[in-house]
Amino acid sequence: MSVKCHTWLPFLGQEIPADLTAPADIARFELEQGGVKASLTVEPAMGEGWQIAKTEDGYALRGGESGVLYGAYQLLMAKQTGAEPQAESAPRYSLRMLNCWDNADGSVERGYAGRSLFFEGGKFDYDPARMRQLARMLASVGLNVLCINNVNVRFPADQLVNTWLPELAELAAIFRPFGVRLMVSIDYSMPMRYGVDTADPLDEDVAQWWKDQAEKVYKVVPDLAGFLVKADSEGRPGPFTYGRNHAEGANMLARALKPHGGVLVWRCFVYNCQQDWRDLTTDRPKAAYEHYAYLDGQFEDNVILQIKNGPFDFQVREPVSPLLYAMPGTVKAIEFQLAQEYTGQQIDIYAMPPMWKEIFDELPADNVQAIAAVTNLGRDDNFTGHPFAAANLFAYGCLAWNPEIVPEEVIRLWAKLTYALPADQEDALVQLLMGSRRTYEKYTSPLGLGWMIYPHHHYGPNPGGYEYTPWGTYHKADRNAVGIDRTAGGTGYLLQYPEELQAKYATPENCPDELKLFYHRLRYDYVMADGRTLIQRIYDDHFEGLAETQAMAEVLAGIDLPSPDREVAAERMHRQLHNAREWCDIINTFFHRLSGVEDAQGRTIYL
Ligand code: GCV
Repeated sequence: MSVKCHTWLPFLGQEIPADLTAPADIARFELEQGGVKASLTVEPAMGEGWQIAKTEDGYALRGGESGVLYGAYQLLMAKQTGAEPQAESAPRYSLRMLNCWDNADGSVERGYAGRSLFFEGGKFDYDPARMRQLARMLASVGLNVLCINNVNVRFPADQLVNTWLPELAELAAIFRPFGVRLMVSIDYSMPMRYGVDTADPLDEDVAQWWKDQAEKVYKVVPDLAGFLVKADSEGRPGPFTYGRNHAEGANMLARALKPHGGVLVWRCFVYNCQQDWRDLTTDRPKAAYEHYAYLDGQFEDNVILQIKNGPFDFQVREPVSPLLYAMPGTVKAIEFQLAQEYTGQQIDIYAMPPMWKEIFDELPADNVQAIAAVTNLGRDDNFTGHPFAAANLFAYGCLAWNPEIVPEEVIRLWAKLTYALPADQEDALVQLLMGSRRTYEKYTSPLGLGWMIYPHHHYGPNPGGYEYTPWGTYHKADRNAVGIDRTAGGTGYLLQYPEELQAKYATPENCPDELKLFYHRLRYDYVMADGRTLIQRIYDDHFEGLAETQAMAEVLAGIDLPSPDREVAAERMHRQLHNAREWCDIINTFFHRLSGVEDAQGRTIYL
């Protein structure tokens, strides 16, 4: 078989027989073909956890039903890397979710790896063998919930919980043996297409309609993880239409799911996307906290509020969302985005683990009870478009299992499993990935500003692209200053945080450089801690970001990746170089034209 795709499971070529239907059977199959001798004991009470002990001629693996499968993959990865397996482990979060933004027509919203893995032409359309490969990859890093359709639910995807149930059941049966349960996004207004004249959550007919529908769903897919909902957000229907709050809206659905053990994952990405840019009283990052914090304690216990990691929308640098520090009486999930919508679109290299570490360094892991990420998957041979984007999927699984992972260790493990490179080349690849996020940050929008991108497709520099739009994402650069004052004296956003965090960001002097322009409006001649002016720092970062990308290209050329990853990575690096140059020159020119300040080092800025 020709190698279409290198994954972190080096034995991918050998398909898992379709008749294996229990995680323990898969575990045995995988261990046998991976050449690992191990006895297996399933102890259901151990849940997803596992223990590994060395025996005379191999290993004894004990674990819960899917625990044994997770343990088996640990043994296989340890063998592959020549390491000793860990003795025991259990996941920090019981729901480790992936959200696909796949549409029924086969397109993927913010997808950069080809078309949908599940749908085409308005119906299910998938390769069962490929599904098993995917399930295997997810199980190998402990991911256990897969939401298969876009949160923007458009007909006919709403039929997933109706006429498409038999097909949904078939797909669920493929993933089930791997410990992966399916989830579906639903359309809040769906009852209105079935004879109910409202979607008001307090209307009895609406509640009854959803109860009946949930019955039908769970009859066919008894282990469906639940529903995912985007309501009152970017034009989606929701309870606001009826003057109801989001606790009222979510609870109605949650009650329909409860008898079946399902969860209702309710996204908190709610803000005014029709903002008047002249309106200085509205500050988009404040929106989620304003909509939800006061509702703490009012949600059913099977509601999970899913909150994006930052208050905007997956920018290269954002503070941790203040809502993640609030609502102690509510179950919360943090949402990341593996799809590189704003972070290079799987053309530019952008390894996320260092960013996640910064987030969890500031956010106690216990502040959330579940974790979700928008996938970077698609129908491309290698699943993720850029072969290195797979490192983010791999690392996300590891993070969801244990938020205390060490970024470099996880990236190295992925590199080791995926490519058996000589030690110096492996080091080079790991360092390249480790620095990639910081480099991307330097050549794109400066110091926490974000959003200087082309509207709609979100790739490439357009410093004025979002000014004067209704989206609430402004930098307000003028000839003297740039940024927005979000402190107590400004929009007041900072007041949504616990006091110790308020203190950390309150003054430009205390505020870390990377977020200075998110929290403060600063003059170009503001002097940073290292003595450079703000404008000089902007110029320097951009020239450095471009130079670092050029250095990355050279390093990449020296790594003997196997084909086709070598060719794909090289072609994408070519595009990344172009992108980095565009960003560097356009952003520097933009600020030079406004400020009239020369670069202290006399480098070329195009006027
Ligand atoms: C699925 C951003 C993206 C949208 C996405 C939305 C969301 O606005 O640009 O494509 O819609 O986030 O997270 O719901």
